[in-house]
Amino acid sequence: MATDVSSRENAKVFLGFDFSTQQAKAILVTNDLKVIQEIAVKFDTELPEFKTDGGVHVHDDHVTVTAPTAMWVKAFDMLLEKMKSENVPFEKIAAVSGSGQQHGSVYWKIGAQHLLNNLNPESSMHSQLKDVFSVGDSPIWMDASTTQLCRDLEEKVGGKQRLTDITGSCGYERMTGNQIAKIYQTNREAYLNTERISLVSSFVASLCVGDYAPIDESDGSGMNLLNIHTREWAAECLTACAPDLADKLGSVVPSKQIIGSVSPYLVQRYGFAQDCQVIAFTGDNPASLAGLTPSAGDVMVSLGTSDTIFLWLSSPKPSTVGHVFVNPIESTDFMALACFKNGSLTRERIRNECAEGSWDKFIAALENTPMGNNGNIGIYFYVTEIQPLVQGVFRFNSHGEEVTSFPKEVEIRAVLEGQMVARRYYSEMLGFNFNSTNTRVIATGGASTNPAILQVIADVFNAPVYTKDVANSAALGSAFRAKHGWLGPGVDYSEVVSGLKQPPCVAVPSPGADKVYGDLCDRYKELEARIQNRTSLISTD
Ligand code: XUL
Repeated sequence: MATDVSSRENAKVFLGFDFSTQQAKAILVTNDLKVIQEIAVKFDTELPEFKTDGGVHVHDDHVTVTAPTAMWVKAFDMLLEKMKSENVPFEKIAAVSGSGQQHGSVYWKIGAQHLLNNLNPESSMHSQLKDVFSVGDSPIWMDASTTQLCRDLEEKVGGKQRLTDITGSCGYERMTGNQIAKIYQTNREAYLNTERISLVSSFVASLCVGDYAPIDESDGSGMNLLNIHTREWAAECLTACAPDLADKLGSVVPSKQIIGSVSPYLVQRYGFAQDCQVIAFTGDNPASLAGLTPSAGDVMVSLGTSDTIFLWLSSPKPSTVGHVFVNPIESTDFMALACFKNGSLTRERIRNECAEGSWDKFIAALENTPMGNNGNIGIYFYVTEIQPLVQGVFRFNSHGEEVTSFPKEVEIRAVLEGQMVARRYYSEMLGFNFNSTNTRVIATGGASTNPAILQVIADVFNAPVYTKDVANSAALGSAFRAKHGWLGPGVDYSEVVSGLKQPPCVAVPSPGADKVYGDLCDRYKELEARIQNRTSLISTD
């Protein structure tokens, strides 16, 4: 009998969705978290009738960016139809979770809930839900049209730092509260006709449960509306954005909470089990964090066109740079996120200029220069950086004097050290402690296979570096979270993912790195402040 029970358990599978900017994706994993199926719907090519470019519409003013809400509903239908034709064993799915591009919002018309509760399994969701949105074009994270509203919100709650202290971020154009304020101010009728506002994540969750799904704490932290400490809506932020917002947003729940079972629609139309559980959906960045299967205190560095750092924090220091969200795995903890625009393209440019386009020559040059680069520091912002908001290239010698050029070998080390010292500086500013003996760095993304870069990271961060190449980390993290939520309270995420292959350790800090980079970090801080404070920037680009 015991074998029967355990084989029944083992037959269970878990489903993770991800609705990102350009596509909708589903990943199915076994009970031991092996990927068995991956299915995607690409918005531009598979739903051409919506005429999106990269999944979005950029409006004539160039700053308003939206996506057609109905496209996402149709993509959900298509994804399920594809899953059916690829023989996904719907009946074995024990739990579902998912993620969505962060900050985007969906506006359900008065009366929509009734329709959502009573979907007819004989026809598509898209045909039944086509008239249920009070705003047909969902504002998304690429929108930059709400600058004045951000400043207004900061002022109304007592300043930039105060908004940051409450919500984990200062006013950002893409954050949902400011987008809602814009709709209230420019499209009052639609706002008044709105029964519920969902995030992209909770919207897709709503399609799964056939009812309004609550917003989870982690994605909710990307709205400039949630108090990340009490994990409740911040009344003063709500009032500052639009009236009656608490009612329209509904409740907010921990990210691992079971929010219900799949809808009768999904049971009848696709054969999901009636007791298939739905775990709160979250944002794509929090879900990606889960997909990297970190432990408390890890720092994740994603090395791509732009570099992003994700930090697992227990005691965050919300700062006007970067963002602090409630942690999607451990809701009493936090995660911080900071993005740096000058990533791989900057490194490649220096490789091309100083190492004839060859990584081998780049690595050889690096080996010829000592840690700390004899006191030379370079700051390379070919495109305007996010923090600090500065453009230009700045080189300083060991006396802190600005110089116009470096020898090639020095330039090569300077670009890597300058970038990684900046990543460390901003991580510390957000509350990360690099002196903890447990700190692990998980490197991911295109450049995480480059040993030279990894060694510099290990030295600058004074921590061992592990690499993890996770394709579709948001959908995968969602499938893992589905299992975590399904196992119920008291089960640690580390237990859920313990059977997965451990990432290899690829670099450890060199002796003496701690002192060299501790000092360099202090100098970087000063030099960055210097270039930021200068009224006329001398760019040696
Ligand atoms: C994060 C952000 C983007 C979107 C992309 O703050 O705006 O990473 O989540 O999907």
